[in-house]
Amino acid sequence: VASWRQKHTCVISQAAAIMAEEAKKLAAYAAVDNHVQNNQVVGVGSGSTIVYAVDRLAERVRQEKLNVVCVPTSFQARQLILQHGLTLSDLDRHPELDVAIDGADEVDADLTLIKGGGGCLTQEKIVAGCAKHFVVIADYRKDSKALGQQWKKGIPIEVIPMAYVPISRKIAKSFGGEANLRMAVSKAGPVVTDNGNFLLDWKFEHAQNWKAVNTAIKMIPGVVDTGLFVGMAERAYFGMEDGSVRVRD
Ligand code: ABF
Repeated sequence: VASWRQKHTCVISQAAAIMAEEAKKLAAYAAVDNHVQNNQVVGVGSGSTIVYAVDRLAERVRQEKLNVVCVPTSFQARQLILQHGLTLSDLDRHPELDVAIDGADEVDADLTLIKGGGGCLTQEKIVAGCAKHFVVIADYRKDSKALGQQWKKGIPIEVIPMAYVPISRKIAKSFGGEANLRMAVSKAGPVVTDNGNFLLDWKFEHAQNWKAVNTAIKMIPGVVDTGLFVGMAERAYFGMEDGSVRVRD
């Protein structure tokens, strides 16, 4: 009985994983099709959902002969742009973007986001902040009414390495919960961001005024940025389990 149950649990979780991948793809394709046009500068986010968006973007560039320039939000995004033969640029050459498309770890009813589960939050926030339109792509598991309902790993905060202990203590003291240093999967050392910094994951205890908390945390010396994106996203596309796409403005 135990092995039967194990086998079937495994099959069910494989089916759920396939469904989530399909949902990511639906959201990514909808965003690229609705928001990217000829002669645009496009910000390319990071994570696993953005891979589908870059696939679609490359397909459209090829088929429609679009002239599109891409600004990456991470080393991963840069590699994706290059591997797909897209035109790579940066904020020096293109400080103003037409649109930025990116994934998220959680999206609440007000389009407040938790980002940085993949570790690239600071560059993602910079690029999104330079875009006229910032669009989020996600599968149904990221859709929530209030932050913390779906994403249980805490709010990522990028910090200067020598300051991680005092920052962690200050966050816990001022806002409750605990902010833990993110360790590499091997446990051999901390995760180091593309910018050479460390990450704290702040497990908060209750809902807060996210705009005020974001501002207050950013004021702590040594904090580079937070994974709280408040008032930045203009629209979110969620790929759903039934094959539809849910849009939130
Ligand atoms: C990045 O990738 C993030 O800031 C977020 O943490 C994550 C989303 O990844 P995925 O698309 O793999 O869920 O954009």
